[in-house]
Parts: sequence; C-alpha cells; structure tokens
Amino acid sequence: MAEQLERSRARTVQLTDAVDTDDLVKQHSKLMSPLVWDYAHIANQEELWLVRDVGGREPLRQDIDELYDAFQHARADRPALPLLGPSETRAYVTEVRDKVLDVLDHVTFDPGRELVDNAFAFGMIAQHEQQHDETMLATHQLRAGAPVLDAPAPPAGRQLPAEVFIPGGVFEMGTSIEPWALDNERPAHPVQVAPYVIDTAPVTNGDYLRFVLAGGYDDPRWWSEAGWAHVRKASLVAPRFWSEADGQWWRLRFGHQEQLPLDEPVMHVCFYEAEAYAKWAGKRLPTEAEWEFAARFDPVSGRTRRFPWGDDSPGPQHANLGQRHLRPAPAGAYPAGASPLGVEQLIGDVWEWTSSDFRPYPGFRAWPYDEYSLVFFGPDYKVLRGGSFGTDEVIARGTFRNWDYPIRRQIFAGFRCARDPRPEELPGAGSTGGLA
Ligand code: AVJ
Ligand code: FE
Repeated sequence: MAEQLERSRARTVQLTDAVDTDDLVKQHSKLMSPLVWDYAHIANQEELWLVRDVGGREPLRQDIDELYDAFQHARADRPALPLLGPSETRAYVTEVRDKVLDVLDHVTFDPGRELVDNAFAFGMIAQHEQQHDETMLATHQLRAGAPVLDAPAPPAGRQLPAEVFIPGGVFEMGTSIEPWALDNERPAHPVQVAPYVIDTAPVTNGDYLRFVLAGGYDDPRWWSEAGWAHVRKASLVAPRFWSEADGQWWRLRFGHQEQLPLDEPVMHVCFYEAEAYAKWAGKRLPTEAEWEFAARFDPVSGRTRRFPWGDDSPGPQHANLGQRHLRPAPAGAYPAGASPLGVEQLIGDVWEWTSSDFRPYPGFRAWPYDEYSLVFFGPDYKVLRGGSFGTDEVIARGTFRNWDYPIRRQIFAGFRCARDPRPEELPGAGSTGGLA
C-alpha cells in the first residue's frame, strides 16, 4: 500500500517540479485549476480520509478544507483564492503523508469496518491522486511555452483488420468483487447485448483527417442538433491542438509541434465530434455496455474478465498506460492486449467516448461519499471508457467509468465506432465477418 502511495506521489512531484513557481500558481486555462490547487487538494483529501477518518487523528489544517473543496469553488475561480503558495503546499503535502504512513503502520484492515476492508480508503486515495495527476497532465498540455515533459515513443503499430464482429449475449457488467472499484462500477449485474460490429482500434488521425477534409465540420447532416449548435457557436474546424499550414497538418503535444501522425488514435475531440465522425462513416458510437462486452467478455469460458487480455494486471506489453509514453500509440501497437475476439487498444492510449449517459447501475449505492458519482448522474455527462496514456494502472480497470460534458476536448479522449451488423454478417447467414 505504501508503494502505491509513493508511486502516485512520485508522479505528482514530477508534474509539479517540472514547472517554475509562476507556472505552478497561474491558471493555464479557465477549464483547469492552477497546478498548485491540485497539489494541495490531493493532500487535503488524503488528510480528510486517511488522517482524520481512518486514523482518527487530529486535523492538521482544518482552516484550509474549504479552499480545497472542489464543490465550494469552480475551477475558473480558484486562482483568486488565498491558496497556499508552492513552498507551503509542499510542506503540507509532506506533513500529511508522514502522518498517513504512521496511520498505515497502526491500522488493522478490519473486514467489519467497510472503509478499511481490503485497504479500500487507501486505494481510493491512491486513485484520487492518480486522477488528479492525469488532470495535471491535461493542464500541462494546455500550458504555453517551451516543453518541460518528455518520454520515449510508444511501440510501433501494425496493420489490423478494420472491424470485429461481436456475437453479443448476456454478460456480467460492472463488478462486486474488484476490491478498489469505485461506487459507480458496482454492483455486477447481467446485461443483454445484441450482436454488433466494433472497430478493432480507435479511430486514427488519418481517418479523422479525411472527415475534416471532406467538409465534415460544415455539414449539418453528420451532427446531432446539440452537436451542430455547439460546433457553430464554438467555431470548431478540427480537433483541439491541430493546425494546418500550406496543406501540412500539425499537432501540438506538450509544447512540441509535430507533423500529424496519421496512424495514432485521434485525440482532443469532444463527444459531438466523435458522434459526427461516426455518422459520416456510416457507423455510430458504441454504448457503454457494448464497450465493456468487447473489453471483458471471454467467449471461450463465457466469463466476464478483468481486462481484454485476461485477469492479470496491465503490464507494458498489454497497454499504453501510466504516462510512460506521453502520447497514444499507433493502431496495432499492442497485440498482447487484444481481447479474445480480437479487439485492440481498449485499455490505454485514449479515453473512448461512448454513446451512454452517466447513470447508476441497478443496485447502486453511493459510497463512501455522494460527491464522487451520485451528484453527476444524469443526461448532462457522457461516459468514457478504457483510460488514456496518462491514466495509471491503479485506475484503468475494465470496469472503470469516466465521464465528462459532451463539449469537453482538453481530456485525452478519442473514440472508436460501432455499428449494427448487416443481415449477411449474422451467424447462420454464411459469413461471420471478423469472428475467428
Ligand atoms: C472521474 C475524472 C471525472 O476529475 O472530476 C477527482 C475524478 N473526483 N476528484 C474528476 C475526481 C474527485 C473526476 N473524474
Ligand atoms: Fe479531487
């Protein structure tokens, strides 16, 4: 457990030490908090849950709880708050962690105390820090100026069949046994999925560029009513961080201007752009259940597994996770991460927009606090699945559910398409499409 906490902290320190004091305290985008807010918020949540609640210890800094309560102040207003400065923040963060390691030394993981059974509260806090680390990475992407982050390139891609036929059936969605699954992933429940066809890999920059060049952003036929209203109002013409000069397309990546890599998954598109591309391509977005069926169902055993490749935790051969490579990998880069039916790169690379609203599963219980999931359920948010290159493995479970507004583009999100099978693709019609 201490190792998990140290791993998230090493990442937080790296992301905050990478910039100077000015860049730590300033707001790089109205959509994001100053990095120094995330930093102290991480420690404040850790203090609330692990020092005060689990440990039953005295508060360290009750006076600052309100400043770092995400529900008290919108992101846009946070720079104007009397926040702790960088050195005060670092001192607070260290003080909290010292106390937490002491609590960890003395705690008994009593199965009768739900918060500590299976070390849940510690796992929740490690995941919370890693989630903010991905948020801080998105802030880095929005930051202007010379690059400060670097990482080796991901593995090379390979040619893939375009689509995979999924026979569908009843499967167990969500989980009741994954010890650190958060409330919205629970409980496991049966879901019926009709046969469908899904893209083998996420839609690439090259695929998406064809939509742009075909005038996709100027044609209301491809857009939902809300999507068209948004694309007009926001004057969208291409994914965020793309630019064009004399027929050459570029993308900005953590301060580096790079020629648009055509075989990489497209990223920084909002839900409406994903939806419009899919319609233009004669397809649609997968539902959340279709995504999870493709990622977890094993047709050989009939069982729902943890990951596309099985039950083992992700290794570097399976998926592009954990900020090892600061970009998504080209299509086909992770053959060892394929699902039994041959769907690839479901975990890692880019978050994938689904067509589903963020809703509770049947039997949902808000736990251990309403503000993680409960207050966000409803039609305002769309679900994203699978994690990105910026997501840590402690989060990127096959059951993990992310959500955001359908207009958001600063997250590391792309998508893959799905479609209903044509009659001749259904079993018994002679051909079974890509089904092995
Ligand atoms: C699950 C990524 C939508 O960042 O708003 C962080 C995670 N919750 N602190 C968010 C979260 C509380 C959450 N997302
Ligand atoms: Fe938070």
